[in-house]
Amino acid sequence: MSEDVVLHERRGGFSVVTLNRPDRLNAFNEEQHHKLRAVLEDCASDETCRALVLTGAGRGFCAGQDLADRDPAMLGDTPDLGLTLETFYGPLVRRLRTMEKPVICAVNGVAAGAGANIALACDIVLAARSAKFIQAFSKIGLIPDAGGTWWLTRHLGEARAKALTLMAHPLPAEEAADWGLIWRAVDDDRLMDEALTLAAAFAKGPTRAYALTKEAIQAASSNDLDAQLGVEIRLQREAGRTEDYREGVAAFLQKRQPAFKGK
Ligand code: LHQ
Repeated sequence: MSEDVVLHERRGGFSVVTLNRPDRLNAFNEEQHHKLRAVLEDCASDETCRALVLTGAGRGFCAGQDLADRDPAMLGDTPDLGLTLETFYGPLVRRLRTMEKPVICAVNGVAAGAGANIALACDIVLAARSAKFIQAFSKIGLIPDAGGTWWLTRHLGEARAKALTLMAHPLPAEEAADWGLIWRAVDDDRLMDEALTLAAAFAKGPTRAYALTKEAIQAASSNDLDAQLGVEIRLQREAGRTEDYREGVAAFLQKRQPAFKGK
């Protein structure tokens, strides 16, 4: 039997999810999509999982769509790539964005095409210094997808978004961090340690507040200030009713570390 195309390792309070088709730089075929979806659903419904690390096996993070799986020569006269986005990539991006716990992406190597944009859908993106982000789509006559047009334009503005996509310019991790596209570039041999340390810290944190914070920040991109102030009222009301808020304030007043339960 072939090895699992997505590995799921449960650690103390968080999960490490590894794309595992290293000989294809972890490019997505349908099996990998199905498996990843199942693993992410597991993590979403498991209360003991309070953070996730998404990474790739081998020397790459993810090279996007496995092109052998969507070879136009085999797709007939009217191929429908929109259907692939509707069925797989859209739901995957939404699943990451609505995951009610922090998702850390540890970009261990090249992230190309939809692989780059799946990384950018995660909440905290750490990348190995040697990694590159490549909007490879124009090289094969496609447009950026999996949220790429949205992230790039919002995070970088039109000038950089157009240059990266039209020229398929490989963006080194360090520059991606300097531009505000990702959180940090770290030395290659430190990447997993940093990602795991962060996940372990999140696993002891106020999980509901993290989820609500994530929701608020994501809503801000498309709201005006007035609407966003409304979002903050609604979500803070909810945060204020969590056990963790009680615990956080009690710990502060008693000058001790809080013991958050994620509730
Ligand atoms: C691959 C792939 C790959 C298959 C490397 N597929 N084998 C959505 C809707 C529906 C359809 C279309 O797509 C989409 C979204 C998309 O993601 S479109 C964009 C798809 N991705 C790309 O175009 C990137 C293609 N890959 C590359 O440009 C290079 O491989 C990069 C720049 C990522 C890495 O270059 P190298 O470090 O030089 O590695 P390599 O090219 O030698 O790749 C290693 C192996 O992985 C190689 O196989 P081989 O048998 O020769 O060792 C590649 O053929 C294979 N591989 N990407 N996407």
